[in-house]
Amino acid sequence: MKSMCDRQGVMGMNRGVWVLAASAVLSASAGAHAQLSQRYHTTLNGNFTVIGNTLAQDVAPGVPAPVVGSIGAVGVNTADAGADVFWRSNAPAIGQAQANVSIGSGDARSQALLVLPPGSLVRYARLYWAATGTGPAADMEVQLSRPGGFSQTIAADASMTMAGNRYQATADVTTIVQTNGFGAYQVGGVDCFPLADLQSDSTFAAWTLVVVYEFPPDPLRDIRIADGLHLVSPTSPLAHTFTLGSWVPSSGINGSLAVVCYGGDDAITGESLTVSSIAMSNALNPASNFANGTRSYFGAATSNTGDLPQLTGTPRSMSGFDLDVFDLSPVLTSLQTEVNMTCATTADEYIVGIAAASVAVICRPFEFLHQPATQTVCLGSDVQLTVAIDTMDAIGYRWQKNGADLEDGPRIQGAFTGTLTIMGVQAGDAADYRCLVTSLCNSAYSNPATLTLGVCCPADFDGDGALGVSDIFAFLAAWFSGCP
Ligand SMILES: [Ca+2]
Ligand SMILES: [Ca+2]
Ligand SMILES: [Ca+2]
Ligand SMILES: [Ca+2]
Repeated sequence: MKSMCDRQGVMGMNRGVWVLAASAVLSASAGAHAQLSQRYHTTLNGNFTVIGNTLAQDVAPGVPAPVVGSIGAVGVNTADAGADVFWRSNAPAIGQAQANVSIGSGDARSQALLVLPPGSLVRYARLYWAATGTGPAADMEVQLSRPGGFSQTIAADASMTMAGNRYQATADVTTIVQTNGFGAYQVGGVDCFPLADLQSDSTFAAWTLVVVYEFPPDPLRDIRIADGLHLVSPTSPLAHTFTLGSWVPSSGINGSLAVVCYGGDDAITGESLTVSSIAMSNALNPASNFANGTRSYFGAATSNTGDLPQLTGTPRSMSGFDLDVFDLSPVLTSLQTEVNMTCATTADEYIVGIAAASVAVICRPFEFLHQPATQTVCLGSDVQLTVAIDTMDAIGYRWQKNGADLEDGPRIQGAFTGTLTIMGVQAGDAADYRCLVTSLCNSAYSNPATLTLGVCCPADFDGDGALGVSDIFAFLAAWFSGCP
C-alpha cells in the first residue's frame, strides 16, 4: 500500500466514480489494530499446510493472467494497485471461474485445493477471511462449501478490525475438514466494499485455511498458529515470538513459517520479514519486497489444478494477498526454543493477519522453577501450595497428600493445577504434599512440602479457629486439671 494519507477510508461519490475520501479519521483510529497473538499450538508427528485464494482480481497492466479463469468487462479505474473485480468460482460452469464488473461482492467466491499426505489425520483446521469491508465491523459469517459436496454457513469465533474498514475474521472448522478431507474448498459470502469503478490502491478480499495434521512418518513438530491484524508501517513494525515447548534437535533440523498479509504492493518495496534478524527471502520473495502478491511454498509458486480461479502464484498474481511459506531451517539452531519473527518496512505498508510456524523438535524434559513451600499454618486459615516448571507445555498436574491422590472438594481446589488451595485448614490437613507434573517428555514429583499446624491465636485455646466461650471453658479445664 502507499502511504498513510493515500489509504482507503470512508468512500464517497465524486465526479461519477468512487474515490478515496480525505482520511484524517484513519490516523485517529489506526490504533485499533492488533499485534499477533497465539491462537493454537500442538506438538505431534505431523505438520501444517495452508491454502487460500483471493476473492477479487486486480486487472492493472502487468498482473499475470489467470491459468484458469476468464476476466470479462472490468469497468474503469483499474490501473490502481487495488483489486477491481470479484471472482466467482464454478461459474458459469463447474470447473470454471469468471471475474467481471457485474459480479457483486455478495456473489464473490473462490476455491482452493487442499492436499494432505495419504494416511494423515486432520487434528485442527481454522478458516480466515479478510477484506476491505462495507463498514467498521467484521463480517462474522461466510459460506464454506465444496461443489457437489457440503455447504455450510461458518460463524466466526474471533475477529479483528482496523482503520479503513479492513477486517479479518476466523472460525474453527476442524470438524468440517476432518469430515471432508482433501479436495476443493470454496469460500463465499465475504462482506467486501463494492469494487466496480473504484479508485483505490488498497482493496483486497481473500481467505486462508490452515490445517494441522498428524502423520506418523513425519518428525515430531511443534506447531503454532498466531493471528491478529497489524498494519506494518515505517513507524510500526510487528514482532512476534513463537515460544517452543521443546528443543530444536542437533540433526534433522527443519521448520517452516507461513505468513499471510494483505495490501502488499509489488511495485513498492522496503518491507522485510526476518527471523532472528535473518531475512526470509527466496526466488519469489525478495528480501526487500516480500509483500508482493504471491502464493508460494519455499520459493516456488503455488498454483494447483482445482484452484478457481487458478492463479500463477507469482508476484502480483494474488491481488493484494500474500500467502507465503518460508523455509525456517537456515535460521534454526540446535536447542533453540524461540522463533523471533519481525515484519518491518521503510515504504510499502501492508497488513499482517496470520503467522504459523512448524519446527521439528526433540522433547525437552522440564525442570522445576518453583517448588511448594513447607510452612506452618493457622487452624482455620487458607493455604496455597504452588509448583512451576520451565515449559508452557505441561500436560497435567496431580497433587498428593501423604502419597495419596487429592480430589477437588468443598475445601480443596486446584488438585489438577499448578496451585493447590486448602481452605479453612483443619487439624487433619497437617501432612506432606507433593505434585506430580507431567509434560510431553517427562513427569516428575515436586519436592514434598510439609504443612504443620501452629497456634496462631493463643486465645483460640481449643484450636477450632474461632474465639468463643468454648475457649474459656477449655482454658479452665486445662487450668483445673493441672495441664495433664
Ligand atoms: Ca487495480
Ligand atoms: Ca480500481
Ligand atoms: Ca512490496
Ligand atoms: Ca510474497
